[in-house]
Amino acid sequence: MSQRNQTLGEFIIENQASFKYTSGELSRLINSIRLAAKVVNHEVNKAGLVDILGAAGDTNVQGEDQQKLDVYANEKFIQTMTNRNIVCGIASEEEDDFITINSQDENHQNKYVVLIDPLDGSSNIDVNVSVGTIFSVYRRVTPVGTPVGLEDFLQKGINQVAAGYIIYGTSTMLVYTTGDGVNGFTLNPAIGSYYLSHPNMQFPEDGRIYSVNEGNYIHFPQGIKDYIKYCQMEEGDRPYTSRYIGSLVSDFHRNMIKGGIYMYPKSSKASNGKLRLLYECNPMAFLAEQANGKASDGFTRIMEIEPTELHQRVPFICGSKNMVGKAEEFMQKSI
Ligand code: P6P
Repeated sequence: MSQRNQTLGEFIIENQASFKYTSGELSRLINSIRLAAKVVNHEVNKAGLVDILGAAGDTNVQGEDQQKLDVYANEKFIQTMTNRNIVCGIASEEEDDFITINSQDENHQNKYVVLIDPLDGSSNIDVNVSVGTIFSVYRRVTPVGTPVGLEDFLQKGINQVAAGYIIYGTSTMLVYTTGDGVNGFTLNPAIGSYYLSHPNMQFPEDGRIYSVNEGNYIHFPQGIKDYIKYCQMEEGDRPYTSRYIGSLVSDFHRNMIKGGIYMYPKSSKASNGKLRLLYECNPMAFLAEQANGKASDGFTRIMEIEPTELHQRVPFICGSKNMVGKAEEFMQKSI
């Protein structure tokens, strides 16, 4: 089928056969995420009316309880995947522990687990800055027919079967991979369909944008300080441009299109950095590598890190492969 104006549904059907585990379940899972994203998008776009609708925790003009949007997003994604009877378990930034999904799956026959950050960067909503949802999908490793266990979630990123994000920005996009490249779909809110707008997304090998919260500069490891100074030097194509939105999905998305590097390093204030390995770093690393980019903690490939706990944090450097490689050089020189 011509790629022009191809909808997400048509794309999934056309590419389902190329997925080695093809049984339609992963397609149904992506479809459930697609639906939840539309519902969350509608609510996020209303956020600007908070004075009319009431802030989180209040009741709105209709007397309805106004939920915090990240709580709302969490509930919508869990509800949609539960109703579609596709996954056996879900781990979420909004939930202390993983959730066993039963619904119609009393016999625990479903094969997939999902890890999700339902609304990353939600503090930006009040100032009308783009936010995102990040998801990661694995096949369970415990026997089908038994309840899901922690080991189903504590898998290395290299075991992911799918990962993606939704960016609620000037337009709403679903960007995902099933291990065969990265494709971006833009929502047409008028009809509620996503269209293939960014086929085969690729990080340029080099870029001129670096994204880091320089307010933490004095707390960074020496290697990161040295790399930031390198980015600021007058030489060759430098100085680079500093762009930091404070929303991982937005910084990542811009850098993937234009070329760039995103860094959330460890610091004297945060010994492992801030970002979570399982539902932020691993899915973004999978996307980055599928888009010819790179992701590490400065020393180790993100997707090779052995998880030890559900909400563990890791230092995160991700983007154009030559920029990440240069940052790693500075990190490794400084130890
Ligand atoms: P800081 C949002 O809270 C987030 O997890 C990422 O989306 C974002 O890049 C980062 O934290 C911003 O953190 O400490 O720079 O405000």
